[in-house]
Amino acid sequence: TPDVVTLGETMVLLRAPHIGPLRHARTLDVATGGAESNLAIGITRLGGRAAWIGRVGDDEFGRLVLAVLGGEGLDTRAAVIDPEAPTGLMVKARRTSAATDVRYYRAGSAGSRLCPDDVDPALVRSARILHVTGITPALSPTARAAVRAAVAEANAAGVPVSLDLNYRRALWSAEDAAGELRALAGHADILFATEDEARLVLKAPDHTPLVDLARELTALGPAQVLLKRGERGAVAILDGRPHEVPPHRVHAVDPVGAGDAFAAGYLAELVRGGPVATRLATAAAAGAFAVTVPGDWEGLPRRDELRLLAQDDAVIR
Ligand code: KDG
Repeated sequence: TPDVVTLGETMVLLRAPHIGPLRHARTLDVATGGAESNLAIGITRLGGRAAWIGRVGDDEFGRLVLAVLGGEGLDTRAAVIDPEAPTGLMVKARRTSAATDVRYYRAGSAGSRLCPDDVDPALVRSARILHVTGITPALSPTARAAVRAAVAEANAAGVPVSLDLNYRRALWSAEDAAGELRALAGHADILFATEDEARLVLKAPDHTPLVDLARELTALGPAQVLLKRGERGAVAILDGRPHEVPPHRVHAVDPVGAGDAFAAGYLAELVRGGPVATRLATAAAAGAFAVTVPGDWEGLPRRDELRLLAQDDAVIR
């Protein structure tokens, strides 16, 4: 039985290897990315079992996505190969060393055609946790219905629901997102959000203190709320108690995927019955690992690598 079942779109990621305008890139690296599968890989690297539900096109990119996810140990048996649409693409460029630009080429993609029939109720019921993000409902009406169906199935079966708000402004308006994400949060047990996403969903003013934002999110339903603050760490309210999560000092080369890593670290420990301190420590460590490596998920740590962050020696022999 899987520890975590998740559903969403995984795309092929074309990445400029050097800094500069994309039109001057003579080659692009070929990789993959998708918030939900990033999280699922994080779970398997930390020793858990994860199953991924999604669609890819009947094309080489789709075969690449399934090969990568399978190679990382995900259960992809529920994945659908859709002959009617291509695998979605994402293009990542760095205009300056600090500014990452991500463009989607995913409208009408196979992944966006996810629908409620793709969600095997028995698979959802068998999970220890169902994890969903705010990206999938933004892809299409059927994808939105698939997320709602999975969450309803989990709620009915008593499977805890984890939700990462993951607002992507390129996919939908703030207003549409706020309504849908707020409704989903009401059905979630564990909620991950950035400060901006919390303000979006709560329609809270800019100056609202962090702990108040977290508390207001718990009032929507989830007993575990984690506010991710990037290099400033995180703040959490867990069963009514506030926690401050200090950041790790690392050399960040690619911030994309840090949030998925943080959530993976937290959930991987939760399914092992880990105490709050362990869950938060692994979450922060996994987030730090993710940003030290280019790519959305490649830097995710194995369990035996977690101690590397505490190591002062630069060379390990
Ligand atoms: O969280 C990282 C994801 O955003 C990235 O891997 C791609 O799923 C993705 C998206 O839709 O942006």
